[in-house]
Amino acid sequence: GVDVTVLTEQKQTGSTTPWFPRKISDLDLYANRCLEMGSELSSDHPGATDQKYLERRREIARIASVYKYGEKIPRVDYSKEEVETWGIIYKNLKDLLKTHACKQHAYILPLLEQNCGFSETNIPQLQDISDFLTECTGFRLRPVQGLLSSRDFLNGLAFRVFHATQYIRHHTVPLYTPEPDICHELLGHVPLFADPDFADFSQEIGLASLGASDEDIERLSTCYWFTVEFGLCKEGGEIKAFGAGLLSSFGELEYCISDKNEKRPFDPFETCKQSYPITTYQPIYYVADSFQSAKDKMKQFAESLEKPFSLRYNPYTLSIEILDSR
Ligand code: HBI
Ligand code: FE
Repeated sequence: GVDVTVLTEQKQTGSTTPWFPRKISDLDLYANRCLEMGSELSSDHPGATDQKYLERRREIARIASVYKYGEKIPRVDYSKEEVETWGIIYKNLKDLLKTHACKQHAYILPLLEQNCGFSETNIPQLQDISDFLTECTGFRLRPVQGLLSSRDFLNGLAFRVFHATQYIRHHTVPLYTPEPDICHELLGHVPLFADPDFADFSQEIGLASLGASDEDIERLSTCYWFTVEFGLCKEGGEIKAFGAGLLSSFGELEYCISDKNEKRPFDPFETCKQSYPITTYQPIYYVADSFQSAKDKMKQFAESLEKPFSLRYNPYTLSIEILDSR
């Protein structure tokens, strides 16, 4: 017979705990669990009846569907039309970002221009950005076909992995998209994942989501919404935007800083209960004192969630260690 050597014997978490990835390559297991496939668009999507666009979406979705951890993310040769769409958004946002985005975004965007090919005339490649983020904070990008479940999406953050779409919105409505696209990911999310405190904050939400109950996933998603997507922060006497939904939206970026909405201090215990609209500008925003303080608060919140075990991330093996399972 053959002797099998067990390298690491992972602790069990109890049979009622939802499945979660234990090591970074486990993220390969849900590459095809998208809610809406990148290739099937709802009838009110601007590209729903454009056969050429649908074929392009299928082509780009294929990259994510076969991608495995450790591989290079294939480059996409974006068409002239696609680059033009990107260019319109880039040009439109750039000046407003200078005055409305948090200082971390303002600091990092020029670095992305110097290191990753960000410019009005070029759509940057996910692999180049992923390499840059890994050097800055250990964050990585993974291509994704479309929307994942909240659980799967947040679980990725526990491993410092951000699932990024690679397709671009339909060219007929360049300043609108009903779903994440490469403009939202690259202009909204990517710059902040290069900031160490923001990276830590994001990973805290991810770690809290591992094996969490459905109710707690809902609470964590709401915290994610009011921070990573629509968060504001204090900067001296001013309020600036750090949420990706704001940083990638010309209209809402202007609006969120104005006094036409309500602003409350970020406190995950309260914020997690707030309902929100997904198709209009937000009536309420939450303001963080700093990423550091948001991280500390998130950590406290995570500790308050009921789980029959505790865990920690091992940054050497890129895996989760289960500590005291009961
Ligand atoms: N999936 N690909 C992708 N991108 C997102 O931004 C995203 C997601 N799934 C769920 C989600 N965001 C949010 O609704 C939060 O609940 C995490
Ligand atoms: Fe987003």
